[in-house]
Amino acid sequence: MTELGTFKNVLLSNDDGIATLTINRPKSLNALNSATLEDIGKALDVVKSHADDVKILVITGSGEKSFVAGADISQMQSMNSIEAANLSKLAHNSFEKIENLPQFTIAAINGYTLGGGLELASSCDIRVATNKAKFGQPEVTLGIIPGFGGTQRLTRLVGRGKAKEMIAMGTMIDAEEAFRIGLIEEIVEPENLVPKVKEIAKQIMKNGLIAVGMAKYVIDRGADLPLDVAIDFETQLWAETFATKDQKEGMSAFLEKRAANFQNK
Ligand code: CO8
Repeated sequence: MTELGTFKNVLLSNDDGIATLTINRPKSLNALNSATLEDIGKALDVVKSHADDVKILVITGSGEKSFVAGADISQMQSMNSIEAANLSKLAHNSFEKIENLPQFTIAAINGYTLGGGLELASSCDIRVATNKAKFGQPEVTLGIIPGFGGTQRLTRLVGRGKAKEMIAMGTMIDAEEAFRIGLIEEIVEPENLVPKVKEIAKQIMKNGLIAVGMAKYVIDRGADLPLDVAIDFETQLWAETFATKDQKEGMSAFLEKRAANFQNK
């Protein structure tokens, strides 16, 4: 295990190609204040710059109770509209960095995932949660709307009706319901969270990671384009994979009946 950087509210380590970014404010249930959002942004820059030795990024929360219980209400309470816009932009900046990372990202969800926490998890490529986790967009209970992408990313994950229901009710759903509506991809006992995330990460790492990164990119970018334009975009990236050594290796390995040894080149 190697530490990749030191930040006030975020831990960042790398274990054999699997980096873990831990939001570390357990006394506030890992609530996101400006300093934490800035730390997340800096930590993501480090992850991007370590693309040679970091293959997968796991994002999680410190402690057993919470992934992230939302934006920090004590900071937001006295903010004016300009300060609110700035906080929202800070979060957008970090969450867009997550989506644009070349590495595949997994949210390892260990508890309350509320407001900005659900918006953070929704920015990851997939979500693995314990059966104790609880999810919600409770912003309207505070007199505001989701401001870190929740009206858009949650809608793209679960559909308009379910997103509107969750946002308008402001109540929490449990992990079973989150799984049923497609908000999380896996549900596990708490003791199996880390093993399950590692199992998924290791399976992905066996594959051509340039191809994994391209697939993630075209899925995300293509989702907002008309189908014919998105299909053209897929064709372009598909063709580009034939310029990689990984394509030669993957197909040779298949024909030679051996495991592929991808170099990510
Ligand atoms: N912000 C600040 N502090 C928090 C937050 C938060 N979001 N959540 C919990 N805490 C703090 C509590 O104040 C408490 O601190 P202290 O010990 O000093 O009193 C500590 O964490 C432990 O919390 P509780 O005692 O409340 O623990 P419980 O087990 O009783 O309850 C809950 C856990 C249900 C998670 C409860 O803490 C809760 O409801 N938290 C708030 C959840 C919430 O409303 N989140 C959404 C916030 S809004 C948001 O995220 C909007 C994002 C977009 C904003 C855009 C702005 C520009």
